[in-house]
Amino acid sequence: MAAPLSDSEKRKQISVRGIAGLGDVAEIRKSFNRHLHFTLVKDRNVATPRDYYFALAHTVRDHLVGRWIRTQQYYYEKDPKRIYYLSLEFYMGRTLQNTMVNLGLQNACDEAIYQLGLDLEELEEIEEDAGLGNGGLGRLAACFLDSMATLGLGAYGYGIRYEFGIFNQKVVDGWQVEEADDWLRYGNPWEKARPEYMLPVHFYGRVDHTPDGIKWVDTQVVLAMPYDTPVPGYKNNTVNTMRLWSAKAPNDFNLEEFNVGDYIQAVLDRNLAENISRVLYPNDNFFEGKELRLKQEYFVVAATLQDIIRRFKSSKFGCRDPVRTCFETFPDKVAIQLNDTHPALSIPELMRIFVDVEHMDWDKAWDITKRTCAYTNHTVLPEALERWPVSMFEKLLPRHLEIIYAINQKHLDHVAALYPGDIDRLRRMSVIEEGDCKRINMAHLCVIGSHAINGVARIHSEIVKNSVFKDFYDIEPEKFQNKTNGITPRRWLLLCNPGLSDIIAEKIGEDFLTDLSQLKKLLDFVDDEAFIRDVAKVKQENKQKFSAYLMEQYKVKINPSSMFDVHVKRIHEYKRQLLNCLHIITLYNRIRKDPKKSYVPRTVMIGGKAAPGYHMAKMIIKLITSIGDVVNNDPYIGERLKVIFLENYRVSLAEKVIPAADLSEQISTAGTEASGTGNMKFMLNGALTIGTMDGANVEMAEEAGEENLFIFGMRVEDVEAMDKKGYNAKEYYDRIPELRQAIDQINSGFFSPDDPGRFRDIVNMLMYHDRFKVFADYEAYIKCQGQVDQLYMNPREWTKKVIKNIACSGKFSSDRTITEYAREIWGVEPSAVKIPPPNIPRE
Ligand code: D6G
Repeated sequence: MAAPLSDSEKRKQISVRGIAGLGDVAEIRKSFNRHLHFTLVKDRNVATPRDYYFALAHTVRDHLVGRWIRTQQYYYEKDPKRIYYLSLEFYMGRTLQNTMVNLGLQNACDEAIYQLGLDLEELEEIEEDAGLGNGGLGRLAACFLDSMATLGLGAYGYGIRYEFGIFNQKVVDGWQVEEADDWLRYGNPWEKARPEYMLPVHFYGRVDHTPDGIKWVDTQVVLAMPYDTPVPGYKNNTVNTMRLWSAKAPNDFNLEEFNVGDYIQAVLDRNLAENISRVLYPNDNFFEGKELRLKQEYFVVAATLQDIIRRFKSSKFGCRDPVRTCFETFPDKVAIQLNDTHPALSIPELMRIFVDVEHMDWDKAWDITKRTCAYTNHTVLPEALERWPVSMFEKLLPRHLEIIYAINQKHLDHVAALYPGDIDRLRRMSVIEEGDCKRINMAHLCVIGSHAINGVARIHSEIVKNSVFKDFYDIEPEKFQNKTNGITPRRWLLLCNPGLSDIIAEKIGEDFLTDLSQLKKLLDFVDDEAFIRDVAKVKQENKQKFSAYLMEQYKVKINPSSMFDVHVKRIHEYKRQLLNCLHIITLYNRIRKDPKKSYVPRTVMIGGKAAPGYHMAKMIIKLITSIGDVVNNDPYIGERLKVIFLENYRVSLAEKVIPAADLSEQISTAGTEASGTGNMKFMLNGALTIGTMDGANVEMAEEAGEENLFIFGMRVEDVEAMDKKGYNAKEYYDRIPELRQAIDQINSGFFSPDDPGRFRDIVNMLMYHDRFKVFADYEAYIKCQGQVDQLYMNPREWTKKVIKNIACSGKFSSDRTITEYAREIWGVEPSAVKIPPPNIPRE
């Protein structure tokens, strides 16, 4: 019998990974050795595995630069409308494998590295994740960059080059401990610093209203230094740019007249300015009104808009007037997409540039600003909405405060004319919230300063129109849109699940990688026994591989033939990891009560980071690990139930665990999860979903048929009805014995014998002030999990549902999402044009 194919052999089978021609392989080997020598300054006697990773990264990078320069040159020649995606987060993960995949270099590199006596996968594991994001919002930005390049759009990502990304999570005694993410320690081969394009950003100061215009003076200046990262499209020779700004103190920082003499202190104080780009705020769906964060938001906006206007002014077809720039064409040449309200200052900053610097009249400036900007809303949770104290603006951005007041005045005048005497409406719709602490509502600013506002899944966009921004929708309904999120099939299928990609390609060819709707063709194979077997086999191999990884990395042993029940996402009350905990405890109690019965063996894996300041989220992690300690060490339970907390969940861990999952947990309270994108990744990788009718789950159920998901619990209407009536957790506790038993165990120290009162806060919350109504969905969830078990006992039927899900997941490609943004918001058309390959200069 032939030996089973190794992963790298499997990767070679599919031609989408590139043909490993002899010449290419030799060229890569040569380049690798050259970089080891000249770039790393090592030979093979002293080189470390990390040196080999860097030698390969530089080798692969060389294949990008010609295409990159060529693409940017092409944009100058053709002058297409430029798309600017502004985001405080870009959660990119690793770059090496993605670059090889998109350039079709994977097979050639694999072969070359093998010939050099090294292992490609091992080298890939050395790369740090670029963790410049918290979760969904930041990863969406990364998927969008991939799709924009693949669709040939003249697009740019603009953000901050945080020196420290999302913290590394350690679990110590079952508690989360944060460690700084020093991701740049060994250097970043994917970025190119561009000190020559450094730009000034002003803070503080005061506003002078002079006869020849308004001047913002006596400011403190921080420099923004760009670092460019190439963003390759999938095999189309397009390479776009992600430009991230890093804060640099000017050389005269703190050395003005009054400070002369304290030179040393002035140099030390440079840190104060450079702290702006030091660290990512680790909050997901939560607004923390810190001044440093406001500085970050203005920093990225001010630098980016200068860059955008510089590029517009140099554009070929932008303006014919030699003296004045004609900004009339600005909205035809520039689209600015605001990823949530974080870059909302773009609106007053554009106004400041147009009115104060370019001397445009207000109404014209406002018209151009509005037609340029569009705003994506990512959440309706009130605690996540940005509301900055006016006092902070007064100090940090005094001119912007004036501009916001002026914008608001005109807006309220307009509303007052439409609704005479409706004072309450004016209060509700104002950008300025009155009260003890006057605040600026950034979402309101975005809605009035944009020509398009979109939610990120259909249900969410409806909620946006009908509740959060209802008053605004009443006035300008045509501005409101939906753009259901998506994920890039390159990273989230081809890269992370080579086995599945291969068997799909065998059946339907390779075009699904750029047109995911073609997965529909797999419906023809739902009853194909060989295909069912292949899909099940790939899943089993992925599970084996992930089990081996857990063993090697964490010395955790799991049973690869148990059901992998996976719940990975940020830890948040609204995502209801606690509901999952209650299911685990219920299963545990059932097995203990009736150990003779047969049970479907399950490995429940929960992973995710808690914001460091979020007490309840940290307690939830401790509860999960404590339940694990009891369950995993109970001899009565044995192999039937295991609970694993996946430490340090991040992009690169998602790429490993998602292809291995059988069951995907998407169980937020209906109406709270705007879209979700993890849900889509699991569906595409052949896991079945247990979920509520929330976010994009609704559309997943619509695409695949509700009978092919495990949908349970309250719908949005039910939640609303319950809010009217009043939610009483105690009712469920009193009525449902298994729920009561679970809560009593948590409350009495069954899972925390060393500190019986440890989980009092959790129990108290669940019983008396649970905004997310965990108990109300408990019964439906437990029952639904029973149906999951039933189906899992029939592997053939299970796999048929898996195939139906994969076949119906095409809608959730970010290529589809971006095509919609392009046509319906930005007014551009995706292009299939393959830019001619570059002439690479040779010695
Ligand atoms: C990227 C690629 C490089 C180009 C540079 C500036 O670093 O080839 O010269 O961007 O492009 P613009 O900012 O002038 O468009």
